Amino acid sequence: MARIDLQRRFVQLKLVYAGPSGSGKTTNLLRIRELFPSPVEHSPLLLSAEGTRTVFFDALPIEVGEIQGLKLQLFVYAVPGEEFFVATRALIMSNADALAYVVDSQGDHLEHNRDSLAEVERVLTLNQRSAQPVPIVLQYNKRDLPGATDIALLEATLNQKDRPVVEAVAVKGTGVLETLQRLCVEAVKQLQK
Ligand SMILES: Nc1nc2c(ncn2[C@@H]2O[C@H](COP(=O)(O)OP(=O)(O)OP(=O)(O)O)[C@@H](O)[C@H]2O)c(=O)[nH]1
Ligand SMILES: [Mg+2]
Repeated sequence: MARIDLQRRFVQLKLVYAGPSGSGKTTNLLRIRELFPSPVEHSPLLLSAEGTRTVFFDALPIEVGEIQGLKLQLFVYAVPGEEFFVATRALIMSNADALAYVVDSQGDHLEHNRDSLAEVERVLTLNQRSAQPVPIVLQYNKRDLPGATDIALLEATLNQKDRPVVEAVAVKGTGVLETLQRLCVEAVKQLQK
């Protein structure tokens, strides 16, 4: 849930990266940390080493600038993607202001992407406390891989709801900032409702 403190002049958003195991969630957070090296003071910072599976979660608190005179602080989380961690994922996703679903574009991962997106949607519906659903941005990651699934097929399989889409090569930083910006825009739009 977003927190707005007018006295201390900040607004905090919780943004969560979900998606199947190995799709590039932690990689997104690593690249974001390079872009915004100043963390929110006195906040825990937990990040997996690159290429290691996330076991609990990754957390990255950052300050990214100001909106209407208020400091914008983002608490960015990545859930563990391995199937086994379903309860942990549900916990980390609770109270998210917006969620990035990181898709693995590798050719043989389509079904896995679809099933794990269905799980995310189920959990968000169960967690939902307000009338407004949590906005989801789809990130089609690993576009650099030869044999990556066609965008048209990804769209037909994963994007019936016509959600915002960002194509990415997270490992090179491509599409990472765009995804984060889109999450902020969607979260703020939802807040305004
Ligand atoms: N080729 C390619 N590899 C990528 C890309 N993004 C991430 N990877 C690699 O994919 C592997 C898994 O990335 P992670 O970021 O650890 O994946 P994750 O989604 O956090 O995985 P879990 O924590 O197990 O759920 C790593 O070796 C990354 O370097 C990309 O855009 N292209
Ligand atoms: Mg991870």
